[in-house]
Amino acid sequence: MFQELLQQAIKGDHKSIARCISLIENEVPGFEALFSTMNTEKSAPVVGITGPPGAGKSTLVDQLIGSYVNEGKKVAVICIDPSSPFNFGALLGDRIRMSEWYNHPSVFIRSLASRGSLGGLHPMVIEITDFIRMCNVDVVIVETVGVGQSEVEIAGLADATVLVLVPEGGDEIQFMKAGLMEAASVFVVNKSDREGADRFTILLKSMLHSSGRFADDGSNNVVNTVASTGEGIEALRECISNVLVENTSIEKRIPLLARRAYRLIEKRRMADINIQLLVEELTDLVKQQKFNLYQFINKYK
Ligand SMILES: Nc1nc2c(ncn2[C@@H]2O[C@H](COP(=O)(O)OP(=O)(O)O)[C@@H](O)[C@H]2O)c(=O)[nH]1
Ligand SMILES: [Mg+2]
Repeated sequence: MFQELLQQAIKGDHKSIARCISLIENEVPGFEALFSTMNTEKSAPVVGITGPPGAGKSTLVDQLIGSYVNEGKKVAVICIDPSSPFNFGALLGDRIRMSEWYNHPSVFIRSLASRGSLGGLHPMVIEITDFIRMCNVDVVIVETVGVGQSEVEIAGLADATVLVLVPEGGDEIQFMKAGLMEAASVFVVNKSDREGADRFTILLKSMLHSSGRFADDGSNNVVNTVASTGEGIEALRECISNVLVENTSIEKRIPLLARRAYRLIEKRRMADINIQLLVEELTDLVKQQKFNLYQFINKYK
């Protein structure tokens, strides 16, 4: 039964794709095994879009979808919202931002809540992304709110990671974590219609230059956009394409694959361990006089 559904999804049938994602999301027994039979090498590139809330990520994604669709390309979008009080609002906002595309035959959009790891990505996001990229699409876009480690996580997931910044973040940028700098390969200064955009762009370029992150000075990897009007979208497309081409080299791909493999192995190894279970086990043990935490964890070797 899965096999037939899978075949329809791989041909690009949106309903079947949605059903398959639900099966993966809910970790339905038997479905995971199908991954081993799939050709994960023959698949569409994944573009990650990350950055602080309100930076204009969804507005940019909306424009990017338009740009791809105009070229006759098929696009899949995954929006990941952090489990937070803002979750619902963010979801609604994204729906409004991308409303034009929800029923378009060339566009598949799916929102995922980020349950599980605090502020991190959805626990099945690697599998879901790997799945969608095989479903007869030309590109997969993953939008995540950059909170804590999720930018770094997305770097292992995407073939090109775009960090969206806004001029207002002038002070923040000076404290930009090294991990974040490493994680992204395209830096967008969105809301370039706002005051301070030029100064911010100069600051960003000089930071990238002195970080030594790129073989050149990195200025080719900085793009100014006004997502709300579409300004700079073609430049962004070009920058993303260049990075995607660079990242198809073996040297660039292996570290990305290693990160994905690491996350998948980690999840598999930790599958039977969770805090609630540990609390239950500890409840009885701690009452004993001679409780030793290190003895306790020995059984998890
Ligand atoms: N002035 C200006 N506003 C923008 C621009 N891009 C997005 N916005 C607005 O910024 C707000 C947040 O955008 P949204 O795409 O939802 O941000 P996200 O949280 O990063 O996905 C919305 O009200 C957008 O209309 C821009 O380039 N210039
Ligand atoms: Mg958004």
